[in-house]
Amino acid sequence: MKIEIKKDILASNASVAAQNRERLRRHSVCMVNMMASPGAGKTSAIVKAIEGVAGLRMAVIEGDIASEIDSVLIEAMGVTALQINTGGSCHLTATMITSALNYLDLGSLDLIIIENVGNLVCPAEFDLGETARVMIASVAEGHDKPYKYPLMFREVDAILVNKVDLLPLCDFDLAHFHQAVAGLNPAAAVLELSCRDGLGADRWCDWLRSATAQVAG
Ligand SMILES: Nc1nc2c(ncn2[C@@H]2O[C@H](COP(=O)(O)OP(=O)(O)O)[C@@H](O)[C@H]2O)c(=O)[nH]1
Ligand SMILES: [Mg+2]
Repeated sequence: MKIEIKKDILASNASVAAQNRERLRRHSVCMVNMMASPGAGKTSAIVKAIEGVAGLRMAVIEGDIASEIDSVLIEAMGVTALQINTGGSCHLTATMITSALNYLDLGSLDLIIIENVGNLVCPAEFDLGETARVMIASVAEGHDKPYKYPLMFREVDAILVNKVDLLPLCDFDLAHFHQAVAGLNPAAAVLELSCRDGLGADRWCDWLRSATAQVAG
């Protein structure tokens, strides 16, 4: 007899995710799940968001296999940051997010940004109850990634193409990348960004403001 373990895990995760989503809806809080490979610029993009969306009451949930490096950095900016160490697991689950939400006063927040564990595979399969999903693809990773990780590129509402300051140093064909993304997910917003020099940070912050405003109604 074949046991459907993966199906069961995903079904039970989806049910907890639905509870998280309902809880956030009751408090009109937008929650954005940020996914990317390690080093693509998730923390850097969150830093740009904190600098650029003054006025929104924000908290951050940091997912990492180990360490508190990212949450310490965010806390130093004066923003509440909850660190989840998965201890080896390559993605966050809806239950982990429920635990984090228990530590937050949702009535005093407009926006929660989740930094998922650095991985282009598993996070795309685990609904956390988020309002919106964002992935970051950095130009240093190569323009072929949409073909290699199609689920991640299909499942998101926005794609940040980060580290465009490195374009002169990388064999990254932007037109090729845009074409691949358009074939997989024509509805996604694709925003070019350099967290290093700030190029595109205003559009990223506008996107976050608009996602938050939609939830606030
Ligand atoms: N050149 C360049 N480096 C960047 C940019 N964004 C992030 N980095 C660097 O890339 C490395 C990983 O960034 P980080 O935000 O920690 O990535 P994360 O692992 O996805 O959270 C750090 O050394 C950052 O300074 C960028 O736009 N341009
Ligand atoms: Mg990080």
